[in-house]
Amino acid sequence: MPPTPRPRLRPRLRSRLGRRPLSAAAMALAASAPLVPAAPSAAAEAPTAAPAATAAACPADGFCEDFESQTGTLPSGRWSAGAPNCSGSGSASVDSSVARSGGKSLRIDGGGGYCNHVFAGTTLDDVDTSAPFWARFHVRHTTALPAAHVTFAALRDSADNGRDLRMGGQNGALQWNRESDDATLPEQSPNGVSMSRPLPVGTWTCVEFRVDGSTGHLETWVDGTSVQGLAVDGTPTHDIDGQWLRRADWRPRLTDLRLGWESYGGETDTLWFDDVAVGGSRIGC
Ligand SMILES: [Ca+2]
Repeated sequence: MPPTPRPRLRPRLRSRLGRRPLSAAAMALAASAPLVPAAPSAAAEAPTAAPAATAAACPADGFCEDFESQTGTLPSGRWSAGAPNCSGSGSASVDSSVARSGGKSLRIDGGGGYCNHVFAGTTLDDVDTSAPFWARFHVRHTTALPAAHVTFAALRDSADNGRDLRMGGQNGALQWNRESDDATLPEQSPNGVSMSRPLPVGTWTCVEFRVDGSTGHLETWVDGTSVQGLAVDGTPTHDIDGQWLRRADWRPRLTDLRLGWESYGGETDTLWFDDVAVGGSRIGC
């Protein structure tokens, strides 16, 4: 596919500068970054409509990760790969052929079945998760979200016996799931599912979420737009957070962020993550 026209880069950088200063290094990285990496296969073909990639915004009260400083194929530094329960053919690696920014991203080859789960995770030790915090990542994948339940991001909740808050999909749309009681957000009624949205394949998608551990509220944005079905606002709404709020005392204290794949049916997917950022205020895409 033809590369995204370069002239889009500078107007976007200017508009970003208007909201938030970029360091000279970030500007230089953004200006020099290839907009679309070489596609190693049809399954990983480069996007045609992706925005010009800029260096990851890096919150002063959190962290950011563009995977550019990773030197090997195994995630290192603040990231480690693992499968805490059991493992199979699923793998997490640093991919030097597909990237949203720069030349590298985190690649997850997710196999079918629970024991193919795999994650690359980092602690959130440098983020105050007792206060509201925001996370942002860009993700692309090859296979539409299935009908069966899958997870591609998980956060350990130390206030919920160490069980996970999970982000993934079910019934073809994005979904949050609470491991401890299997509550879903939205509820998996047709009307509930319709208030979420699919995760597009073959293109980078910006996913943001905000968790407020003091209230148990949760909000989610996809490509900058808040998703009605992926929000907990404290007032039970049928088809959305009614089931979630049956546990009215859920006050998560999240201690890590893991990106990967957990398939409770037999579904497989290949996913890439890039430009991860977590901090105490909204980071944006
Ligand atoms: Ca990158």
